[in-house]
Amino acid sequence: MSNNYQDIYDGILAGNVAATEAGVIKALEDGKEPAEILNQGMIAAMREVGRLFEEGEYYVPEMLIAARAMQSGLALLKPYLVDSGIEPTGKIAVGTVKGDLHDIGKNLVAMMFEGAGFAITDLGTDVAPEKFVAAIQEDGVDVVALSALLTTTMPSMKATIDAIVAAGLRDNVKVIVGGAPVTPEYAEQIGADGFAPDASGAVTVTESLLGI
Ligand code: B1M
Repeated sequence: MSNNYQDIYDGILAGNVAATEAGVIKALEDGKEPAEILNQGMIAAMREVGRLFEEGEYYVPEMLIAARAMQSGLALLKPYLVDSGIEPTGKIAVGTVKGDLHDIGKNLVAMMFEGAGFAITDLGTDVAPEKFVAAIQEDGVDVVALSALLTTTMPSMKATIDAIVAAGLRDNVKVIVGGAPVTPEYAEQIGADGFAPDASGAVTVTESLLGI
């Protein structure tokens, strides 16, 4: 397949950190838009990695090294995606739910929130419901943002919302959910306040929920 960011695309598919970084640096030097580099080069490559995994051409190790190359490229893009310089407008706890180790989408969501001027508590991956509850109690977050990439871990989103309800904290926070298998219908079914299909949508939905 041909791609405008072929060197970045190929670098990620090959799990080649140096080639991916060189491609991102060159694209930035050429004045390309960071969002375009991200979407057309990097996210497109990860989509292809997923397809190759489904076809049985890639296995978990190939997915892992592709993810490592993706993360190295993302680290270079981060300063361009997060340069708001605005005072924090709210506090958000972000995490990938229990049982789920995928963190690239969650990291992107966190970056976009930072870029929009929110203070972020990044709880990482495989985050148990109690940890989200603790972030509300201890950090006073306004929003809990849950990511899941596996159909098998989507129920952990419901378990997290249930734990927030059980702790008597549901009225203190907004909960938004997202990740490839998550749908608006599922978000509604589990009692989330919002759903977004991508990282920039997560910011839009959150700002609207907070009346910003
Ligand atoms: Co896995 N994996 N993986 N994986 N992996 C997927 C998700 C899969 C779709 C691949 C496939 O079969 N095509 C499939 C899931 C199938 C399903 O459940 N429907 C899968 C599987 C099966 C697995 C394992 C079970 C494989 C195994 O062990 N046999 C295993 C599970 C491990 C676990 O979590 N317990 C596994 C492991 C891994 C690696 C660890 C090797 C690695 C992750 C490394 C890492 O994250 N550091 C990995 C990878 C890399 C992938 C793919 C190839 C790429 C994911 C990615 O980073 N995409 C993925 C295939 C694919 O996505 N096409 C796949 C790029 C990223 C930018 O997109 O995360 O979707 P994404 O984020 C998007 C949106 O979803 C959204 O915004 C982002 C874009 O702006 N978004 C939100 C995400 N969170 C949001 C939250 C929001 C709002 C929007 O609000 C809060």
